[in-house]
Amino acid sequence: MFRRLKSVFSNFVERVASIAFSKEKLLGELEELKLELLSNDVALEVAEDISSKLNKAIEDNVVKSREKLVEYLKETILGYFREAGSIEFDKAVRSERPFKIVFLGVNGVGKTTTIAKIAYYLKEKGLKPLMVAADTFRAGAQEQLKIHGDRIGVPVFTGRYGVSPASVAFDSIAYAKSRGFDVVLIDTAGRMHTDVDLVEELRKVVKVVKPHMKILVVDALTGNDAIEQARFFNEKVGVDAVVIAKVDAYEQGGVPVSIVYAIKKPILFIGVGQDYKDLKLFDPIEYLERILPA
Ligand SMILES: Nc1nc2c(ncn2[C@@H]2O[C@H](COP(=O)(O)OP(=O)(O)OP(=O)(O)O)[C@@H](O)[C@H]2O)c(=O)[nH]1
Ligand SMILES: [Mg+2]
Repeated sequence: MFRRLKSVFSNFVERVASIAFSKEKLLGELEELKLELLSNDVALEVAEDISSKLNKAIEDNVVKSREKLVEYLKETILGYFREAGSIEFDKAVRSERPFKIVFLGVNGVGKTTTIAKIAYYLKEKGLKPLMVAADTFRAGAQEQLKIHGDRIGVPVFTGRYGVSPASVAFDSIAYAKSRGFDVVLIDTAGRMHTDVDLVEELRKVVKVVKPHMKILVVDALTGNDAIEQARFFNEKVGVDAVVIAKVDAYEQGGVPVSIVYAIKKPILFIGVGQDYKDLKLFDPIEYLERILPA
């Protein structure tokens, strides 16, 4: 994972070292770096910010060695993650009972699988999660969640097809309260019938559920689309944290830093496979180790 970004940064560092940090030749190298970052899913604003900060640091003689350059890149990128803050998920889900989470994301990104993985994660930690199928539009959506529920031994709350997602979500909260569930995980639709507005439906769900957390799921393999989706959902519905699915097959590497830079919200987990255990807490330091040369 993230292999290509690592080679972009490694090559850049070697090139700058080989021109001996010459300020005259630097601009050309920074232009080259920007283009390579862009072609590996790093958003334009991020590539420009990195490049202009590097330019200044080298101009000001702050960065004069290979080690300092790597260190400077690390601090710069880590700064974006710091700005987005962090959430201790294990602690957060224990702060209210039931802790209500609404999942957002377009169809096919891995939303339902991610919900099942998180339910499994919570169950392993001794909590009692309930999964809710609030996608009442797409045929098969309810059954899909039930299949996951059966496999991991987690109950699933379903509604009839065609009823409003908000009413299913609302009923599920009362159900969870009366049965003593610790965490409610609400799956929503990623696409509506043409006559229904997705954003309106999601806003209604949020309005009746009053979730403690709204988690956006994106698919790393969609690159810039994932970043656009993050902007869209954050603006239209609001996003508190992000899960990036399908990272196991993702080589470019720019999606995590670009999303965090774009919406200033933390990444909670990454999906690293199709099994229920293939979910990892996201750690910015580990990400940096994967994308920067040693
Ligand atoms: N390799 C890999 N595959 C994943 C991951 N997460 C999900 N998938 C696969 O992606 C496909 C779609 O996953 P779903 O969970 O059904 O996606 P969804 O967003 O709920 O899709 P719809 O409900 O159809 O809109 C499935 O084949 C999953 O197994 C992951 O982290 N890694
Ligand atoms: Mg689904």
